Amino acid sequence: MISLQTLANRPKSTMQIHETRPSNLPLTIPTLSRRATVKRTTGETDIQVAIDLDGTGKCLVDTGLPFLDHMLHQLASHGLIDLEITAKGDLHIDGHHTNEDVGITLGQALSQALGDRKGISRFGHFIAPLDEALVQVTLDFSGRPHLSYGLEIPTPLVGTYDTQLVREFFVAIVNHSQMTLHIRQLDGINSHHIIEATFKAFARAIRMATEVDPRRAHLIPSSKGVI
Ligand SMILES: [Mn+2]
Repeated sequence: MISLQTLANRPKSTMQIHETRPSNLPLTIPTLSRRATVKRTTGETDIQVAIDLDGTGKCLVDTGLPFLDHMLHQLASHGLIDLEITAKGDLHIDGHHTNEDVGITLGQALSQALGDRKGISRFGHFIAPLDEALVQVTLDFSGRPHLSYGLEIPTPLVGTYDTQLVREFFVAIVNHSQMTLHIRQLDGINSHHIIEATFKAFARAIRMATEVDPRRAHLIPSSKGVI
C-alpha cells in the first residue's frame, strides 16, 4: 500500500498545465482562455452573453426579468464564473421568449468557452440547501442533451416570474450546451428557496465539471476520445 508520505514525495510530473504557463502572464490568468461572447438576435429577443469560466463570480446582468437576474447572480457567484448578459425581449407579451433565449444564448456561450472539453473533469454534482429546501444537481458535459427535471414548485409565480419558466430555462441551456442534467428536489416548501437552491447546486456542479483535471489536462475526457 502506498503511504501518504510516499505520495507527497512523488515528483509533480502531472502538473504540467501550470508549468506551461507563459511567464509573462500574471498568475490570476489561467493558461487556458475559457471565454466566449455570443450575440443572438431574433424577432422576439436581442441577447448578448459574455462568459469567463475562470472568473471570480463577477456578474453584470440585465434581462428585464428581475428574478432571473437574481438566479444568474447565483450561477456566477457560486460557479466562480464571470457573466455579462444583456437582454432586450418582448416582455410586453410575457417573459417566456426572453427567459428561453437567455438560456439558449448562455448554453451556446458555455459550450464555446469549453471548446473541445479537453482537460475538464466533465462530471459535476452538488446538493445545495437553502433553509428548508434541498436540491441535488448532477451533470455531465457529455455532448448528449438530456434533462430530468424533478422540481415541484408550489406556486405559479415568484415575484413577477412565472415558475414554469424554470424548466424552460434548463431545457434551453441543456440543448445548447449539450449537457446531461438531472435535477432532484429532495425537500422544500418555499418556491423562491427551491429555485434558488437549484441554481446554487447547478453553479457548484458546473464549477466541478469545468475544473481542469491536472492528471489529464491535455486529454479529452472520454474513452471514445471525442465528446
Ligand atoms: Mn433569493
